[in-house]
Order: sequence, then structure tokens, then C-alpha cells
Amino acid sequence: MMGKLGRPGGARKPSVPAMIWKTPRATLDLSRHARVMGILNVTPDSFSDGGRHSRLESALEHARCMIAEGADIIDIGGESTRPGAQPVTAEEETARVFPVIRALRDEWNGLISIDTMKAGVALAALGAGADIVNDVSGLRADPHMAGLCATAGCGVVVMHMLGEPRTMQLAPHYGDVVADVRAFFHERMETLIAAGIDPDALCFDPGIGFGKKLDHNLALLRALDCLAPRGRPLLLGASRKSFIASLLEKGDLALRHWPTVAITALAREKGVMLHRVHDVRAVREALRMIEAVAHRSL
Ligand code: HH2
Repeated sequence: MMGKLGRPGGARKPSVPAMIWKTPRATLDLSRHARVMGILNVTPDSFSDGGRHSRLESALEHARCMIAEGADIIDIGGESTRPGAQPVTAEEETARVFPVIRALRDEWNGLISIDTMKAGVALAALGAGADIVNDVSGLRADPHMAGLCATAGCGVVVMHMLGEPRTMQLAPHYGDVVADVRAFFHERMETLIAAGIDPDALCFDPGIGFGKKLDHNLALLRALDCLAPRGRPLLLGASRKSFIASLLEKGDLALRHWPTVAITALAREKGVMLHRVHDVRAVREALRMIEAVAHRSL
């Protein structure tokens, strides 16, 4: 028997709303398949890799490894945003990231993002071949950043942070963290579109650990399915973050690997399609498994 809207003998194909993210190199269709952003810190003081990748060759080697493991995007950062980290000059930051981006661009056609709050660094990085600006200040730290992104037509990650890295963990306070982050995204979306950025180039990130206590992070993780502005993708950076240690007493970074995979799976189930992680292989496999189960019957 076939109902008005039904198909004989089976469930209707649920329609998956279109979700795209535009960058100059490629427009990603995020309706069905999540993407992995591998983290490449070229800072001497990064909390996660202790500066191991600060030299060009080892940075490239690490990028190649993440690409072989299935990274779709390599996110390159030259300034640590660890709580209490001291800022570096634009010249120093550019000197760290520029050679890595240029060399990686020469050998790889995938997406490269620059993790910076400075328009000068972003300009140099885009010139070297980066496709995306990932700004943990949500394009508020530098008044020239929005105009630059609009002119370049690059992809943009707009992250929420309360305060600034040096002091953000001192006493973060919210009325309702979920409502506040949602309101921030809407304000940013309006402002950035008014500045000339293509709405399809925007993606949003709740900024786990950036001016948030444990309960704030957990509330945001529980609300991942209702944070993003309509039609825009969400990116999550929960990899190895200290909230895992607070919950599970895993001070050793290596022990935060499996909890990170679990958080990624939870986030994917809540519709997060962009995952910024250190350990690409396990996250890639977890996402493949989740998507194989979800899509097999479609
Ligand atoms: N987290 C960090 C840096 N950049 N960008 C986005 N969009 N989202 C994040 O959650 C995010 C980010 C901090 O983590 P990490 O890169 O591991 O450390 P460091 O601050 O030392 O670079």
C-alpha cells in the first residue's frame, strides 16, 4: 500500500538540507560528509606539541602525515592561544607560518587555513596560498580582518571567545552561555555580511575552552545541534582540551586521545561537520563509521 507521500514498502528518504562552505579553492558540500581539519602548530610554546614542529621540515612532515591519515584541511597557527600565552608580533608570527604555507601549497592541492587574529598575518598567509582564515577572536581583534576576508573571498571560521587569551580563563561569566554564544554568532553574521563577506564563506565555532569553565563547555557541547545560524556549518575544536582532564582526570595529553574521539562522535551526531583535531586517523575512522551507518539505507 502506498500512501500519498510514501514509497511502496519502505520509509521515505529523509531530505538532507544542503549545507555548503565556500572557499576560493573548493566549495565543500557538508550535507552528508564531515571534514577533518588537522592542527599544525608552528609555535615554540604550543601546549599540545611543545614546539616540535617549529622547524619547516618537521612541520611539513607532520602535515604530510595528517594528509595521509585523511585530513581535508590543514590549519596552521604561529601564535599559541593557550590560556595565559603571551602574544607575539605580526612579523614573528608571519615568519613562522609563511614558509610552511608556501611549501605545503607547492605540494598539496587541499585546503589550508591560517589560525590568526592579525590581518597582516592573514594577508601574508593568503598570499602564500592559504584558503581559509580561522580567527579565534571572531574577526574582532583586528579592525582590518573583515575587509581583508571580504576582498580575498576566503573561507572564514568565526570563533566565540570571551575576553582575550591572556586573561580569558580568570573569571568567565555568562547569563546563559548557549544563548550568549548563539547571539554572538548572529551579531557576527550580520556584521560580517554587511562588511562584504559572502555568507556561504562563513562557518562558526563555539570556542571550547576560550573564556569558558567546565560547565560552560559542557552546556555548549550538549547544545551543538542548535548553535549555528541557519544554514551555516559549525566547526568544533575540542581536541585534547583541558575540559577532558577536568572530567576524566587525564592530565597527560596522550590520554586525551580517546575522549577526543568520543566527543567528535557525539558532535557528528549533533550535526557538526567540521572537526579541528590533532589525531586525524582515529577521528577520520570514527566519522567514516558513523556516516556509513547513517547513509547505508539512504
Ligand atoms: N583552539 C585552539 C586554537 N585555534 N581555532 C578554532 N577555530 N577552534 C578552536 O577550538 C581552536 C582554534 C587551541 O588549541 P591548539 O591549537 O591545540 O593549541 P594552541 O593554542 O597551543 O595553538
